[in-house]
Amino acid sequence: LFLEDSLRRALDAGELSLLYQPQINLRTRTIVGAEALLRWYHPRQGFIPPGRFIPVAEDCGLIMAIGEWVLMEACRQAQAWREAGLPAIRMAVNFSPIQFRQQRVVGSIRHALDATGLAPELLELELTERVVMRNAESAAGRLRKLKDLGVRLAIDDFGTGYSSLSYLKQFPVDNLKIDQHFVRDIRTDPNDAAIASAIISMGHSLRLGIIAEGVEDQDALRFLAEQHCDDVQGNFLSKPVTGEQLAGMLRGDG
Ligand code: G
Ligand code: G
Ligand code: MN
Ligand code: NA
Repeated sequence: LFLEDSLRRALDAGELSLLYQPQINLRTRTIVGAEALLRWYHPRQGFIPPGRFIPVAEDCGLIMAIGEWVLMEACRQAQAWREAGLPAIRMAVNFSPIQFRQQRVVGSIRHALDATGLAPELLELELTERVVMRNAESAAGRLRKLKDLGVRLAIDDFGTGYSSLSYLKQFPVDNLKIDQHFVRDIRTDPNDAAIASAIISMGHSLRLGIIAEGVEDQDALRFLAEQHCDDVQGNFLSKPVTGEQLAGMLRGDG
């Protein structure tokens, strides 16, 4: 109850913020996207990780208001980079299963795009495999509605859930994100390496882009480049940074 009450207040008090983790294309070695990651700095408790408060927000329904704030703030930042004359990069936003299930989700995305002026193709929604595969029939219709807005769709944490390749083929998805658990030990665990390269070649044959997350060292980076992974994200390349810091990186002085 402490968390629920303070979270309700945190949203109004401006204690929530977003950091942005760059996504780098392996062929051009340039930043092609950024994932918005929610941060909560409580005035007395200090940093409270999203893994702790997002489940609470999902249970008490606050995730809707928080999700709308995240969406608006991420779109505002992405458009601010555009207006500063920086290269167009996609903005990836994590989407809770609770948000995905709400009828009003399509309207709130359209609203965020209209209010900020961000081009829809620069917004990428990250949905977990579990959300999409559970109720695959109704999910397909919902994904189609989101896709019709012109936004991009990515499957997050790919490989950890229950995936059906035949459904994947029917979904209007643009990118698959290889879960960081397979990437972390990619150079020492032959099974992880096999899974990652299988996801890359399967994804490519379905004409999907592949993003590997959790890249923590040079060896993982080299392996992913050899396997023709499209984009990489992880602390070896850059930790999540502020909007201003990312602007500096896009200008080439970061
Ligand atoms: O940033 P960090 O690794 O601590 O994130 C932990 C978890 O919180 C990840 O699963 C991430 O997807 C999730 N997360 C981060 N930001 C958001 C957000 O804005 N909305 C939702 N729903 N989840 C988020
Ligand atoms: O579930 P999701 O994929 O959205 O979670 C992304 C989370 O992974 C973010 O909280 C981010 O802070 C974290 N992350 C990003 N890069 C790395 C990395 O290289 N190593 C580890 N361990 N975590 C990372
Ligand atoms: Mn994510
Ligand atoms: Na992930």
